[in-house]
Amino acid sequence: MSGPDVNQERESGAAVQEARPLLRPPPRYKVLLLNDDYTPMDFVVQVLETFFHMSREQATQIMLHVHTRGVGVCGVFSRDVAETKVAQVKDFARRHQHPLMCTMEEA
Ligand code: TYC
Repeated sequence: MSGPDVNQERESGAAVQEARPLLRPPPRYKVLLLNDDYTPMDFVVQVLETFFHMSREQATQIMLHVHTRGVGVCGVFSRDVAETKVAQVKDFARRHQHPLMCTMEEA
């Protein structure tokens, strides 16, 4: 029981620990792939396999979803991991001279 102890502490002038404010869980971020007219489909599949550890089948499904719908989710990560994935994908695409775009948004 904490009641009597707390009262004793208050009366005796001893320090009383304030309740901690409730902590929110850290925000999560979706990493998004955007469609364009120029990046080859097999390059997008390679990106999804390499940076998001997808199987060939899963990567092909996501690539086709992005191709037909315009945007698709590659995964949901902490802010640091999402930022790293976006930078890796953009850098890889630029090095291969493809306009592939990758962004992130809070989940
Ligand atoms: N639309 C591209 C093509 O027809 C393929 C593509 C798919 C590009 C997904 C980007 O995120 C993308 N070659």
